[in-house]
Amino acid sequence: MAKADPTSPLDLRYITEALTTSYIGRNLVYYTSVRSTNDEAKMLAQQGAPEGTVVVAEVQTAGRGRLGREWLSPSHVNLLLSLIFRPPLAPIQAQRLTMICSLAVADAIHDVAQIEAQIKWPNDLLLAGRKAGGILTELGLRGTLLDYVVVGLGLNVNLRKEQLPPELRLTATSVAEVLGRPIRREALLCTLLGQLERRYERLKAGEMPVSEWASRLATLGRWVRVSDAEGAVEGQADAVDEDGALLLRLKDGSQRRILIGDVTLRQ
Ligand code: BT5
Repeated sequence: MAKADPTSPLDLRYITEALTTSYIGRNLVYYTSVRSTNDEAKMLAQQGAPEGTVVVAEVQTAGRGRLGREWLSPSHVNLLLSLIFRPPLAPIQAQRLTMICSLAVADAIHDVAQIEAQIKWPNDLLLAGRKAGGILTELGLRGTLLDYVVVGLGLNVNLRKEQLPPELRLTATSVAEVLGRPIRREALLCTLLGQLERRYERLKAGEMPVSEWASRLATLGRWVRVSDAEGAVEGQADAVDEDGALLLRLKDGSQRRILIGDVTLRQ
């Protein structure tokens, strides 16, 4: 197998040959540069692209996080991709796709680099306590029904911290930084898509991912501060429910259910 070269473009032939999936990633749309793979995937989904379509790019000129934030990544070192699903779920259940994607990323990092990843509620992937990836899930509705779900993943693979702006260097990391050497992005991508297809099949067969997802959450049992557009609230992260909402125990003993927010872990 060729060695990992942290600057070369993704080898699409390698990916086609190494993929073990039957539909996820079989329609692979590759860009050297694109505004946002999520925007592209949403457009393709609206035009009828099949389930399992994957949009992947070497660099994004307008990569997005949640709530209008930016996702930053230099070109050719990381994985930037968006997947199209058409799941038989209600819109409120779409967080289950985020859960199986987070779990599949953790599986793949373990298989390829033997590193244990953790998840920070609701969508961060942590390696050694620092953010190595994030997921942005967006829905398309047809009336009140779910038409498609686009799950966007940004994963720092061969990134060196100096390639990020100074304010992110303390909180971010990459697979290569934790492992001590670069890895082949193609191998990680193919393993990830394989793990994801298995998990998606199980989800469609009725298996709930929430307890396994909860067991990987760095957040549970901790005293946390959760902020959203309306302000911040502190409490003990007690549990998550089936929709992925965080159940927070406040100081006065009451419980608050939080569907969207940002968590800061307290010591
Ligand atoms: C996320 O948002 O973590 C979801 C990121 C999803 C990015 C993917 S890339 C492919 C697809 N196409 C897109 O346009 N988006 C998706 P959020 O929880 O809002 O976190 C964003 C915050 O993470 C930023 O405000 C920064 O503080 C930090 N950040 C940005 N780039 C980072 C990086 N490369 N590594 C670690 N942290 C980063």
